Amino acid sequence: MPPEAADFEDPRPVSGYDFRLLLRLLPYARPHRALLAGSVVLVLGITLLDLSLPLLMRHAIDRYIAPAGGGAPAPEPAAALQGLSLTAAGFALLVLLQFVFSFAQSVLMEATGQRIMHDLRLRLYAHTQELSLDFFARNPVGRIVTRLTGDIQNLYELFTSFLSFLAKDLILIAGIAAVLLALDTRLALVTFLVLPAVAVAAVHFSRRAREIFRALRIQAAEINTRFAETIGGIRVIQVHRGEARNAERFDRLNLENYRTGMEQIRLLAVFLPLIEVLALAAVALVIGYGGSRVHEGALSLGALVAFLSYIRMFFRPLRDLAEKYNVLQNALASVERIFLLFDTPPALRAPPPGAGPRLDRFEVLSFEEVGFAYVPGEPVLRGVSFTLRRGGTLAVVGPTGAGKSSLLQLIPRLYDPTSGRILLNGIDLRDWPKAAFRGRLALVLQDPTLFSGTLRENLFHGLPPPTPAEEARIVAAARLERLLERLPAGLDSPVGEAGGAVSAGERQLIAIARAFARNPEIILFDEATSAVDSETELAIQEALERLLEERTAILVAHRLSTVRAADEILVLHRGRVLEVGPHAALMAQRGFYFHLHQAQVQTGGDRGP
Ligand code: DGT
Ligand code: MG
Repeated sequence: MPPEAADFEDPRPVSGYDFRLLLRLLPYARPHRALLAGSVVLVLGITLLDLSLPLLMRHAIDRYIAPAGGGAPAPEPAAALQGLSLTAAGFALLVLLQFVFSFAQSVLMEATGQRIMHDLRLRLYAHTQELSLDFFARNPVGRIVTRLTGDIQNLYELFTSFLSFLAKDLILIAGIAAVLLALDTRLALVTFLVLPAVAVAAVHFSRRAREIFRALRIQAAEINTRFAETIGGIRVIQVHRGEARNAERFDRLNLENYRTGMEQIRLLAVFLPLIEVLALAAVALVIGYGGSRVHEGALSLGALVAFLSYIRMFFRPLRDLAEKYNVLQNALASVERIFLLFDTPPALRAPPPGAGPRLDRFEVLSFEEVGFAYVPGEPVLRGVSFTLRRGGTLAVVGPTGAGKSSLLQLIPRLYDPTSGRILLNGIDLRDWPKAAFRGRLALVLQDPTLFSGTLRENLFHGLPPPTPAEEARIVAAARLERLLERLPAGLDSPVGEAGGAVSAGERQLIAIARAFARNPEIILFDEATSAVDSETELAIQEALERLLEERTAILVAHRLSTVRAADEILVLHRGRVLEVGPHAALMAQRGFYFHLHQAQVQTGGDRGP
């Protein structure tokens, strides 16, 4: 297991502790308790029917088929025939009832399971959206997706197949034991002699099965992760001809998984016949000892036959339980991981909506000695301080890897500083309710992501539907006309998964339009480093200028023209502020900025530091 996988993949085997986890599911079952209660009643009914069938058999044998001499006189043949038909009809009726009950019970149980799964998935999705970016950095996508889909499915199976079986089977086993003891205590006790062997086999089986299932689970998660990472990086893999080596690594993983799977099969292949043998041993005891009891006259023939069929019924659940053991193991592990996700606190400590100060008007944003590290001990920003007032523009420049994008991401609190403070109107960002400031800013990322869906959905994501006039205004302001001409269905064109159908430059334009649509007070703009054609470049430039009008902005900029126009320029180098001031002042200092600027001008490009 790779080290980072330890984060979320439970290394511990399922233990007694995990059964307590099931209790945490109770709140999710509570809204459906009426359905559950119905299920339980039906289970009791089914068990009673199960238990009554062999008794009916005993009745038929002892009364009509082979009446024992001692007590009641043998009935007339005609009466016997009538009695037998009645008993057979009764038998058929019970079987029919059992069918109806079982049908109703499984429908009820499935419905309950579906509803619980539905609720749980919704809550988990909502929770996942709130988690910090750290969490997503630590946990590969494949694993999170497994959680949201696979684990919840396992839980559903736990519910519909395991728990309902368990309830049914435990009640049935207890019922059978009681009936056997009542029928003939001595024979029952003798038959129970096989039980210690059954217990030993079951304990051994569950120990081995626990190990195997745990290995299988971890391997499945790794296979999923590998798949997700391969698909995510498919371009790089294909270009670098990494297929063969990847396939080889995958093959090894797959082979391991196959071997563990075979072990599981071998284990079941031993255990199931073993249970069968023990069941037959019990049958032999009943025939041997029970037969002699019949001879003694201590037991009727009917009771002996009933005994035999109870023994069959007694062992069936054991086999079922063994077969369902993997469902249980999977589900318990899933429950644990689901709650691990639920227990991961949402990213931001912030006052709940409604509480905290009210933001009437954005006045000033300031960084006070802000330090930040993605990985503890590897600071990306150190002692960064600056102040930005309403209406001002701050350009952040610096070589690649200086920490420009990282700085920008601290403002909407995608991450929190590891030291120092960021103040909004003099109050720590952490003391503002999230909505107070997030609603007022727009972030244009360096590499904007488009969601699968139409262009319109992408622009107005999370906003109320726009009016046609608004749409037209935003399209014009963000210079999207040229892209729209190219797209056959205009704003209704799908832009494809990850925005495959649009170029990098067009993606930037869409991201700018997205910012426009929000009409934010503060713009955080991370200029793309990818080169675009000069026409698109011009469009981006114009769109950006319009977006910046009357607004406060922090721009991570490369174009000299943009940088020059900013009120203040922050020169960042290896996470530290090297110089800060307006263009003219920095040029006069003849420091780092001056040299960056000179290098740009000399290479003739307008694309700056
Ligand atoms: P650019 O966009 O190439 O001009 O560079 P900057 O200035 O935007 O650099 P930035 O803030 O993306 O990266 C600063 C350092 O932080 C760099 O050493 C890479 C590292 N870094 C960036 N993003 C992450 C992240 O998500 N996780 C970790 N562990 N490190 C990151
Ligand atoms: Mg960057």
